[in-house]
Amino acid sequence: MTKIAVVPGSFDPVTRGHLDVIRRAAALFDQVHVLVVHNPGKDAMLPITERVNLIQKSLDEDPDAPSNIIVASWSMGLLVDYCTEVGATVLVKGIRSQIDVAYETPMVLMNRSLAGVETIFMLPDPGHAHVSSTLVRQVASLGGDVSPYVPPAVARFLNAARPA
Ligand code: COD
Repeated sequence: MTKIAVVPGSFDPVTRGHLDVIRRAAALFDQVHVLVVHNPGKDAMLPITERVNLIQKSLDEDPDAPSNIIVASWSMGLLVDYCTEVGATVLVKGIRSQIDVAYETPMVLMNRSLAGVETIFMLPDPGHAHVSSTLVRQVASLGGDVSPYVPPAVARFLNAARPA
């Protein structure tokens, strides 16, 4: 049976930390769907279509990117409804701290209760543990260099958007 996992997130924008988790998930499952979802608790910087484009471009530009990754977005309801639609049985979340564990735990239990979808937590590469989209947006907006934290396609996009 094909084992399908979903790596959901806001990805606003995708970072090297996200890509590290995505790559490691792709080594464990037959197919991985990277799913851009609106998080109502966060003020978005980029439209969802742009976030999808930047993830796809980042994977396309990486010669070592796994070939079993699908990039999509979902705005039709529950995350587990997407899982049911594509036959995914597992969600993969990156965990950087106890704060992430506290935030994710109720969702893990709810997603299992709603649809029997399990969640696995992956610890980040220590080099990426301090990276978040929120801080990347902040560094970029204050004119800092974000290239150590994001893939080249995102760094180019953010540089181009910077006021002259
Ligand atoms: N290293 C490793 N992992 C990381 C890093 C990093 N540097 N940065 C972020 N991550 C992880 C996060 O912990 C998270 O697991 C994932 O990557 C995505 O992070 P973000 O910040 O892009 O996305 P979030 O946290 O805003 O996304 C939240 C979701 C949209 C995934 C969440 O709200 C969700 O699961 N919603 C489900 C909606 C739903 O169906 N609700 C009802 C039942 S619970």
